[in-house]
Amino acid sequence: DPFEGDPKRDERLVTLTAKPRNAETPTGEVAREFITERGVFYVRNHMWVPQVDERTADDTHVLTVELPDGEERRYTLRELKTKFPSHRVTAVLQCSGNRRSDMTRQVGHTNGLQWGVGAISNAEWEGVRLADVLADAGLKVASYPSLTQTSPPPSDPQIPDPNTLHIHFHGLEAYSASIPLPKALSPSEDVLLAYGMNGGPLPRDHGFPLRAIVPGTVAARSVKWLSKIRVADEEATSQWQRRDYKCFGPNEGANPDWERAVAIQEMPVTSAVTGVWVGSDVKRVPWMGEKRLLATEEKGEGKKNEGEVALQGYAYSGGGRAIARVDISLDGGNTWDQAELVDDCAGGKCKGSKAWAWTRWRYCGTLPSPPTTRTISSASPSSSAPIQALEDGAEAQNGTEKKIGEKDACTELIVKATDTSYNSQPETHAGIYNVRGNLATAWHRLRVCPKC
Ligand code: MTE
Ligand code: MO
Repeated sequence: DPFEGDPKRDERLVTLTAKPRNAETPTGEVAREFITERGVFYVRNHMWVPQVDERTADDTHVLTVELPDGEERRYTLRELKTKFPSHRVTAVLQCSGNRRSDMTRQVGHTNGLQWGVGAISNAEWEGVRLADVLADAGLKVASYPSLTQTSPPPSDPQIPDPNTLHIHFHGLEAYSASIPLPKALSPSEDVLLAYGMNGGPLPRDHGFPLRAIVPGTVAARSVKWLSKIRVADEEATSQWQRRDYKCFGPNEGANPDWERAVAIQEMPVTSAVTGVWVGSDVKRVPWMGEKRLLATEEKGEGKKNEGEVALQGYAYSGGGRAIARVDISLDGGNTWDQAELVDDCAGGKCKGSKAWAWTRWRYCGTLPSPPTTRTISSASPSSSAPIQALEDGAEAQNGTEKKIGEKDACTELIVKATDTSYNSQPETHAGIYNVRGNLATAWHRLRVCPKC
């Protein structure tokens, strides 16, 4: 059993497959805190977790760097930690399959793990800059003309143009993937070889003792258990670069043109609801104390408050693009309002050159009438099931709720985000459907129905 040596896992994670380990953050825990606790950070492993002795890793774990001419340079983990300045970067990792189950529900069959909204987490990573290591290893590439130069530097055929090169990352098990070299070389892209997470060492599931962190890019490129880096003139040839992480036209069906499609790198904008409180549950919202009094409280005792709703969630865009706005509709898109963006990066909370972290948001409002004055099923952040239950307007996973007969009594909550490049999310998954179910970024819709 190759999985025999896998680490013990936090029981709060929602397991999709045990061997290899694939588990998402429980819905109520996703974005509850700005920095995801180590134990509930989602886990996506294609194979087993390689075993590296924690006591000796500094001297026994070796990173090999191979240059375009085949020259190799080797660094022990200790050399990496002592020879290069350490940097901290606050960055989201998001699987390309995050919210895939949403696309499947809306459109139809997709291949892949049926993730909910929790294949995304945010951490503070510590490590050395990949660019520093590449320079030390002797990588030479043509530099861009500087502002004071009037013409490009004379071209030297021995010195390659970085735009034609790729960095391959190889993990100890066999996984590999690549990114374009300019991403790796630019200091403002914050690409790290990371040995730390949230102030401690990397947990085994997240790549101990060394992993790549490629902020703003699909997490499939942040290769764990990193043992080798190669500079090459083409993308990695692994299935994880050439196949799985691509998207297609909605018509392309089960046998799309893999060669023509480009590999996913920077992530598009997305958002999701991770907590819903309705009616009397609203007073249990953890952050409600900081908020203005809700209308019902202002009206005093005895007034009906079943229509009050409080929501929370996350919004995130790749490429270092920040979130400009989060729009909420409580009536299926007829009317809209803006959520409050939680000021996550205040007080030096975010490390790094760009917006690599997510933006949490909150919203308080009143559900439209007629949706009813009866009690409404609501998601509490202490359990993981209710968001799915709300999406279906059907049975909760614990089976305590009944299917709703009267559809009219239900209302549809929608969240959609816009990033600072004014990219926003597609209205439905129909137009972005692909057989792999990648990049399921449509407006997040939840059906909220009265309890029977
Ligand atoms: N690196 C290795 N070596 N093996 C893997 O299976 N999975 C990739 C990436 N790096 C993977 C890997 C994928 S698809 C994702 S989404 C992220 O790791 C998940 O990182 P996490 O488990 O730390 O959340
Ligand atoms: Mo992934």
